[in-house]
Amino acid sequence: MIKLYGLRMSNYYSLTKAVLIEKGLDFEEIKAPPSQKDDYLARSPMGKMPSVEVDGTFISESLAIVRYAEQIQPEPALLPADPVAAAKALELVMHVKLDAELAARRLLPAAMFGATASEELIDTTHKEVVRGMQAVGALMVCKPYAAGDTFTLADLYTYYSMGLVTSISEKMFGIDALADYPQIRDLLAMLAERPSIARVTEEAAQKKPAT
Ligand SMILES: N[C@@H](CCC(=O)N[C@@H](CS)C(=O)NCC(=O)O)C(=O)O
Repeated sequence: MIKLYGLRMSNYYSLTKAVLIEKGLDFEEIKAPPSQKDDYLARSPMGKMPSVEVDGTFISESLAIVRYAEQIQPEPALLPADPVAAAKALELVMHVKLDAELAARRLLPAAMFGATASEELIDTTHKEVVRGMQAVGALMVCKPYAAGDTFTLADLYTYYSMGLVTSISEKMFGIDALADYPQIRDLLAMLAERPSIARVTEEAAQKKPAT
């Protein structure tokens, strides 16, 4: 049985949980807030969530965990069989993850936890997020899914990244990051109904068990 460590409030924890559900894999959730303590770092060397434990081996980084899940349970596939289509889906994943989410995440402490951020950091991040969203918008297919006609990892990374991008953009830059991308907004609404995602959302809202 796979042990999934982290908190249900985390977008990458939620994404990983949705993948395990999509794959029909058995897993156990273990509450583990991010930490720099040695035992945590043994599971996740940057002290981040999520991580999983498989037969005594720890794996961090959502994409590595997802790749593991895809290999042990190929169906339903979360990447297209066609090599070019699979590469395009992963290309979109990386731009969502690195150029939109990770860029915006720099201002998470200021947006959500009352930390201060310099005008320079806010300005640079604003430009990076806008640029990252242009890259995401350029690759986004939305016919009807993020990377084409099948549900893929690109849908999951889009779903679990755009909330952070839009809330930070609204709070810190006063902009709607999806204003120029109505097709992404429609995609998010469709994905919210998907059973795996709906279950993750519902369980994250529950108070018990407190993860
Ligand atoms: N690249 C990592 C990102 C994981 C990540 O950013 N996790 C956040 C929560 S969503 C975290 O643990 N933050 C706490 C910290 O940075 O100390 C992945 O894909 O798993």
